[in-house]
Amino acid sequence: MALVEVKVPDIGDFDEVAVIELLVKPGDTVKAEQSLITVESDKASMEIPSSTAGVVKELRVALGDKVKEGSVVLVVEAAGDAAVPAPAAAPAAAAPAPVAAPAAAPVAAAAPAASGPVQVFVPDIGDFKDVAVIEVFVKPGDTIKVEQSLITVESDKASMEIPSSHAGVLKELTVKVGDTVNIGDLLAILEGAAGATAPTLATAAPVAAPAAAAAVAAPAAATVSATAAPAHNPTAGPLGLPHASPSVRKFARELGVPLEEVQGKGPKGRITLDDVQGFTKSVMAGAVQTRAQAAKAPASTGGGGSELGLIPWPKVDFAKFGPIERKEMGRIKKISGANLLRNAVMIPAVTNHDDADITDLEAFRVSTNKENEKSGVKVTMLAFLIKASVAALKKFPEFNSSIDGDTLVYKQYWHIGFAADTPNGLMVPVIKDADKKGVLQISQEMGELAKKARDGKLSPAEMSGATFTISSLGGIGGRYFTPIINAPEVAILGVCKSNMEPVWDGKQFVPRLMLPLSLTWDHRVIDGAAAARFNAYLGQILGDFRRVLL
Ligand code: CAO
Repeated sequence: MALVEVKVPDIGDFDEVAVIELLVKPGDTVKAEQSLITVESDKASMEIPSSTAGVVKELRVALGDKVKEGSVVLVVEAAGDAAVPAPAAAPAAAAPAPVAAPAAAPVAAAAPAASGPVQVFVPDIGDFKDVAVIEVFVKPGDTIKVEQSLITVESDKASMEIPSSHAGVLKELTVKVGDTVNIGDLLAILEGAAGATAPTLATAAPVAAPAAAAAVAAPAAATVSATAAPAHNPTAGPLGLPHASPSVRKFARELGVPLEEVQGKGPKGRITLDDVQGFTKSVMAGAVQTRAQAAKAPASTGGGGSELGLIPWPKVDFAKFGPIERKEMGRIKKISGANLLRNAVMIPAVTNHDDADITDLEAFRVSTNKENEKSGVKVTMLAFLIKASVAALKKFPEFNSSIDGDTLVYKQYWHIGFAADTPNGLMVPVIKDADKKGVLQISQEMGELAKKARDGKLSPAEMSGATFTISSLGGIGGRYFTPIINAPEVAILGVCKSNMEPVWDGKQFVPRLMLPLSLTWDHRVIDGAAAARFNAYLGQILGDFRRVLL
């Protein structure tokens, strides 16, 4: 079996283009025409196909390398007689020249002023036929500059932007997304193009320009403009459009993935096939919502739900079964309801339950309150829990983080929110910089904030910035519960009422005051083992508060 070097074929008038994607690796079996790498200039991206079928023995290019016509891409052990050793033998159709052939353009470098409407046509787009319009950048009424991109077209090998040959106001765009176009097709009609200057046509290829196109051109030849698209910013794409290769765009379209919402992890933020797959998995798992889904999300559990693929909310005529009274839900309940629903649906949350021995801490708390009776500040277990949580958050920093796209933001401050039950509904005031405050100060602030919450006087600033939240039902009762994470935080501690319990000390059962803890955590950020360690550490601190000092 022969070893064949697969080379970059004719890629139009591009001198050197960067390799931005490797689509195969050594050991892969490739078919003739299969895309091997994606290259990109400032004007277009294109996939380089294999000239032969076989097994990839060696890759001769790496990401970021610059290649040009004739550069060896890889070595293939050709399958049987199918080997075609010369890259020049790559079929014309496979030559991914998305732009003008390098032939010099004998067309006007500048157009005389146009008086009436000017038609803009699809210029020479190389070998491509019936390319699909995948993006439209302009709309009637827009003022268009010469060389401004009007649309993006895409074949299965390349995508390219089609620029305007004239300046003027767009009267009519004759194509739409999904249409297929060819060289010479009418693209747009501009008005008020008087004085418009045609772009310099240094690389225009009039060879393929159909006579019709030239004939309707006003002024003559101006329609066959530079086929080179205007500079394409590879990090963001024009007009902030996503930056991805044609095959990735096609793949995303097939899946219905909104590319502009996918974060590219490839070079210069390029969206790769893996990124599209990862996004799809996250949406399927409910970890991420597309903007369209978010816009349709029901505001409460009584809302739709069909957007999530759920059966409709049951409609019951309650009055059929007995007397009823209807009361509109309060503003805070509506707001917190929508937030709770989003957090419950979007976060893959898990809850770990544990108990902490607070016998000694409770004795200390009671004596502290006796000593401080005159101060008017009462210390409850929650203040100790806030302080203990800060210590645990410092030891396990991911619990004090937030997800931002594919990045984890580790916060270097420790602001602790606490759920407060108010006549209007649930509110979460925040103790700022709890790490810098003592238990007495925390108790005092908590009292003030809880009162403000109950009086409906909390300011937005007093409810924002939390890095972790504690929800204590200790003053009420219960054993364990599963609190909902307060996004964008990644964990929340639920606390219930402490109970005297018989605890085995190795020799006998002794009465100990046990505090039930329920830690809910975001499984995208935190693992079960880390959560168990967090709870165990919290238990150690609550068991012997001197550990906070360590
Ligand atoms: N175990 C046993 N007793 C506890 C306790 C615990 N874990 N936590 C508090 N207590 C006791 C207190 O010591 C106090 O006892 P005394 O009256 O004898 O002194 C009593 O319960 C009442 O405490 P508190 O509730 O006034 O104070 P707190 O600091 O524990 O809580 C606040 C303050 C604002 C968080 C609380 O009033 C509150 O609103 N809790 C509800 C939070 C909530 O709704 N969470 C659910 C959110 S999800 O829907």
